[in-house]
Amino acid sequence: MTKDFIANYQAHTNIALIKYWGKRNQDLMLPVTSSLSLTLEAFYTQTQVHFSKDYDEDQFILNDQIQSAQERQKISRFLNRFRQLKNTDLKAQVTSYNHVPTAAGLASSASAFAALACSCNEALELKLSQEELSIMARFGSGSASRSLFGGFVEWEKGQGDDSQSSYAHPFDEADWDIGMIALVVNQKAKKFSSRQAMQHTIETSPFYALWAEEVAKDLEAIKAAIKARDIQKIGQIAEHNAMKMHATMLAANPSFSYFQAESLKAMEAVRQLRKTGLTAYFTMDAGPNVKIICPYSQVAAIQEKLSQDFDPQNIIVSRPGPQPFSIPLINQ
Ligand code: FM0
Repeated sequence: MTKDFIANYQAHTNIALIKYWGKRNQDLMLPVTSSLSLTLEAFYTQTQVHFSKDYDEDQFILNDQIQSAQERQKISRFLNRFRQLKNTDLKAQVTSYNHVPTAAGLASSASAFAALACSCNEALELKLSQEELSIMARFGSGSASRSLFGGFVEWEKGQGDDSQSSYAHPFDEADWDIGMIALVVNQKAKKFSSRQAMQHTIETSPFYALWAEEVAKDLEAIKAAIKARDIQKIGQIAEHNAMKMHATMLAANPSFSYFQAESLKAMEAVRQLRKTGLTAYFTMDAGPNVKIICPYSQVAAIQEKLSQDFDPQNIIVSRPGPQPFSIPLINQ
C-alpha cells in the first residue's frame, strides 16, 4: 500500500498597521523594513494538500474551480520547497477555499500561503517550527509570513541576505477591546499586483528614500501604543503610516494609486466619525478597500453611522483572529 500524505489547515488573513512595501532581495523575498499587522477572524483560507503517487502533476482547485496553468505553477514552485525538505517528488492536489463574506475582493495571498505552508508541514511530517513555517510562507508572499500567528504580529526584516533571519513572531494577543471594519468599495477597480507596484515604487519614487526611516519610527511608536492599549495612538500611527506608503506611489514615475473615488469618500467618512467622538482610524492596502481600526465596543455605533452612506452589506466587522489550525479533511 502507498502511503498518502494529506492535511487540511485554516489560516486567517492579516492587515498591516505598519506596512511592508518593498523588497531588498526579490529572489529571497526579504523586505526593506520590518512590519506589524493584526490577524483577522472574519477572513480566512482553508487549504487541503494531498501528496500522492496517484497524481502525475500538481493540481490546484480554488473555490471548486480548477485554476490556470499560471496559478498552478506558482503553487508548484511553493510545493517544491517542501518536497526538497522531504526529499520526495510526489505530486500534490491542493484544494483551497477562500472564506470572505460576500464578493469582497479581500481574498489575500497572506492566508492562502500560510494555510498551504501549514498543510504541507503536517502532510509531509516535517515538524517545522512556527518560525520556520513563517519563513516558508514568506516565499509565497511576504505578508503571508505574518499569518502564521494570531493577534498583533511583527515580521522582522532580518539581516543582509540571510534568508533564515526574516520571519514573524507574535507581538500581542489582541485579546482586548480592538476590532477592525472592512469597508468594501468599488470591486471593479482595476487590479495591479502589490509585487510589481512595490518594485516600481522602489525604482522610480524619490519619496521612497524616506520610507525605511519612517517605518522604523512608526514601528517603535506603535509597539509602545499596543502595549499601553492606546487605540487612539495605534490608529493615528497606522493611518499616518498607510498614507505615507500611498504617498510613495503618488510620487512614482509614472505615478499610480490604489485610491478610488469611493476610497476617498470612505476615508472622509472615518474622519467625520472622529468628529462625533468615536475612535476610528483608517488604513488601506494594495486595493481600493478601506479598513477601519476601532475599539470593538464601538463597532455597532460605527456600523450604524456608516450605513447612512454605504451599503450595509459592504461593511464587514471583525475581531482579531487566531493562528492557523488543523481542520477535518474534506472528502476526496
Ligand atoms: O501587507 O510580493 O505580501 O504589509 O498589503 O507577495 O510579497 O502581497 F499595502 C500593501 C503586501 C503589501 C502591505 O504585499 O507582496 C502589507 C501590503 P509579495 P504582498
